[in-house]
Amino acid sequence: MAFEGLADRLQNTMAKIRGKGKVNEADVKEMMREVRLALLEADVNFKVVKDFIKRVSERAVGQEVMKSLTPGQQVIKVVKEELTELMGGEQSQIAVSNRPPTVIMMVGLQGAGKTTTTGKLANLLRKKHNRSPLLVAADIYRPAAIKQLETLGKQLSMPVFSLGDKVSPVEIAKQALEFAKKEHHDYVLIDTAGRLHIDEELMGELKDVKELSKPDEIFLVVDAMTGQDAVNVADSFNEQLGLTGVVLTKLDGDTRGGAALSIRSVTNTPIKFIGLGEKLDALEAFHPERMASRILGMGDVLTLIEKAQANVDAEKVKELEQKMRTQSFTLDDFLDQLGQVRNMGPLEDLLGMLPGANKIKGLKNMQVDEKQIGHVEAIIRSMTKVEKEQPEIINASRKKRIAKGSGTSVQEVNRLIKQFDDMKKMMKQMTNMTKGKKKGLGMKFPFM
Ligand SMILES: Nc1nc2c(ncn2[C@@H]2O[C@H](COP(=O)(O)OP(=O)(O)OP(=O)(O)O)[C@@H](O)[C@H]2O)c(=O)[nH]1
Ligand SMILES: [Mg+2]
Repeated sequence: MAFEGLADRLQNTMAKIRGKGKVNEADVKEMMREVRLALLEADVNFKVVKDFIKRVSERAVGQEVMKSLTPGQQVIKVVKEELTELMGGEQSQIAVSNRPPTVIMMVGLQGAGKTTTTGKLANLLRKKHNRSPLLVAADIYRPAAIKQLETLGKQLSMPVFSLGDKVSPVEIAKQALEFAKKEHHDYVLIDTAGRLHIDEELMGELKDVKELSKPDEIFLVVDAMTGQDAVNVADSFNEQLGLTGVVLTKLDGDTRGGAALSIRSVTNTPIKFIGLGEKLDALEAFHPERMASRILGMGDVLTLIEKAQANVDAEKVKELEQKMRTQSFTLDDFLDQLGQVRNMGPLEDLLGMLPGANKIKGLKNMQVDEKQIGHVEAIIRSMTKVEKEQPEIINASRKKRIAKGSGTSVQEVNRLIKQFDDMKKMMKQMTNMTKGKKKGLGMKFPFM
């Protein structure tokens, strides 16, 4: 998981000061020494660390903290606010041109994730913002580049504009814009070529494309794993092209986090999106406050709720609620619900968003047992329709058959039936409690 070392160290440091009734300057100094080390170890830019420590120290020994009733917690609040500020404060929005199409140019070094991110961004623009993007293949140098974008376009059922690799990127951009206007695309995403290092020729060409297409956004795509290098790259691209935003990719890997914490202060360019995987839906808007919260172990409940809302079918939830109330909830419904929770992403990631999750003993090293969930699904699938509706008829020989059919054991079948039984009892109690109230259980979340 990204930020793990930093999160661990900061959380340990914060834990020491949290409950303190009195905080003196020596406490703050000692704490700042640890925070400083944690940040440097996470590969945060040296100067950024220095400024950060200075700001937090000043505030932490100031009136607002010392005079408060809970100084320990106030210090933590200051750290969180400054971390948020460091990453850009407010979440920044993606531009919308008042003379469509809105043009976005994707730039960056080789292999940073430009082409993949172009696809992901188009997907997000359509899904979340109801837009109709055009993908433009302006990387004429890497042999398979055009094909790669076309493949993404196919997966997304989105058009890709290409003129092959014999036409200059500037000309491609020009014709793509005309095409987009004609076809009423409201966003144009230009995928450009990467280089191993920043070179004059690359910059010259990007400047020409910029000149012609007058982009509303120039996004630098950088690989978070490259740490300090990412910051240097961002600095030079910004100087030459004037970036409007950064997309930090590969945050699903175990990056130490330095780039995420340094880029904004060094380049004065906000991180707008983060890439969290290779799939086309693995792109999220970057929220500085939520990220600070996650790093400090305060959880990211907002993202969790958004994920639930995006992936859980509201109609189905209503239907389930109805079934629970009328006690007609079956193992099939249970299976359905399991599926909805899984849609939200790997359980491990979801748990990571809960406050204090990485302080819960055992959770951190526990591979959340997706396999066990798979077993539960297999067991239910091996039951007949009647068995799913009336599990009480499942006798010893049926259990044996189900265990065999699902590749599990009779114990596991027993456990599931018992759990389901307990759950029904609980539902009954809850229904009795809320009887007479119109709103029923008021359950919004799938539970497990
Ligand atoms: N794990 C992970 N992999 C990613 C992410 N974004 C991109 N990748 C992978 O990184 C590799 C390079 O991605 P591309 O999109 O081809 O990178 P590019 O910048 O277009 O590369 P060039 O066109 O060669 O300059 C691919 O294997 C992607 O699947 C991410 O957020 N997480
Ligand atoms: Mg590419």
